[in-house]
Amino acid sequence: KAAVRETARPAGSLHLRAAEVLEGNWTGTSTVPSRGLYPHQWSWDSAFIAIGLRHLSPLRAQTELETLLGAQWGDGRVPHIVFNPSVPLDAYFPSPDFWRSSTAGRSAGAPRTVQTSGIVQPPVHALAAWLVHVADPGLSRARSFLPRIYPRLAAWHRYLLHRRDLGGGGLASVVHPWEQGMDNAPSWDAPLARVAPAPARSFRRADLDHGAAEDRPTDLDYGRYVRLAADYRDGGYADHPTGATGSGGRRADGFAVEDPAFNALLIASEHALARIARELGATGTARHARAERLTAALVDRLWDPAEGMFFCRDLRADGLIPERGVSGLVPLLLPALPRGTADTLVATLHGPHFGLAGATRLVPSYDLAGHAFDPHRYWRGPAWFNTNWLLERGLRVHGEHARAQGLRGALLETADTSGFAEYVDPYTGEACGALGFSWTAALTLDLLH
Ligand code: 9WN
Repeated sequence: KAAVRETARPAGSLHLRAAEVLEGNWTGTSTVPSRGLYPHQWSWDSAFIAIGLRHLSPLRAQTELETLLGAQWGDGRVPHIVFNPSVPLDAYFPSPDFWRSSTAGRSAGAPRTVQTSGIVQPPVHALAAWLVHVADPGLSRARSFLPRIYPRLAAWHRYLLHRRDLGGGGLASVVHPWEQGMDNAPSWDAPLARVAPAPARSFRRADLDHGAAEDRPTDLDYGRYVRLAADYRDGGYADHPTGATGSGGRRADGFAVEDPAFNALLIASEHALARIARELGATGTARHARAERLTAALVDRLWDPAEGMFFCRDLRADGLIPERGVSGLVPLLLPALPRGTADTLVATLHGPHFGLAGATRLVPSYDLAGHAFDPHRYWRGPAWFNTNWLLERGLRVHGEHARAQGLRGALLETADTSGFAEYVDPYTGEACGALGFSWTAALTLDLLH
């Protein structure tokens, strides 16, 4: 094993440089995605970070997840940001005084002592918790890591599968583009167009102090993000699942979308939760069965056979959103995907719209031939390391080892030459956004092991 690791580490040790990035971004209890642009704890970032950290320090990886889950709300939601009280308010927008979690979120059970946002992010956490456990089962058992976090993870999934089943078809919905994690993906353009933007003078973007404006979402996007988040907050962060008393899921206003990546991650995490339950003495059978039922619901509601990929469903307009985003490939991760569906996804990944192993080095976030494609603008074209890591894993799940190996090599090389960039031009690998980005470093470490 040691010899294998040596050959996987090129001169100058990519491993060491990735470890240094994570060391520099560690605060003592969690890891910031990036010191300048994102100076707090983010939910899905922490899950990806823990997956890499487990190779450096299983204790830090466990702590990363424990800190995040320590900020969980009473209704089960895991907030997308946990704010660091020692960071100045104007360092990131929207700051705690915008979300007002401990007051506006009181009836949803927001914690009193820690400030958080009120929206969520993709549920990668149970998957991360399981991978962290298997990296050092002895330490995990000695610290009762799984017994302590299992109830929290179970409550998190319960929240998503019940309070967020806005469409009534069994899948979880997102109520804000920030929840899905691919903020300005073209898939959101149509549902966002119905949202009246908040006036530009009513807020100040802190992201432009650190990132180039042409690599970031536009001011108009931000106006809409702010309006949606403020409306959710002013409604006490209450959710309105179909069948609940009140207005129900099919209101004409607002934003409610079933996203393939968000749901695929929930399903992959449900499989992981089954393994955790088993480790804790239960059978896990019911959870595996639920994950399989959810896989079937995903195919039923979001798969488009003619296009050979998954699409987002806009619940307000009641239809699939015809934009090809990387989110529609992420379900490749799922072991219970029908064989033909998996084969079609692999073909789409390597076809003209995503160009893997042909036109592009890494899988772009959006259709190379799409009308909104821009190789530098955030989630409208650049390649991201977390989505590529998920696809590398998905290829292996479906036995595509040679293709997975090719993608792994491209990821390691691009992470290295880009200085662990937040995202890169999918054709050239040119760095965009922040450098020394935590999940890029963490997933590099994971691929090296
Ligand atoms: C809003 C932290 C986060 C990631 C998201 C990415 C970006 C935030 C922002 O940064 O979103 O949550 O301010 O742009 O889109 O995926 O979790 O790295």
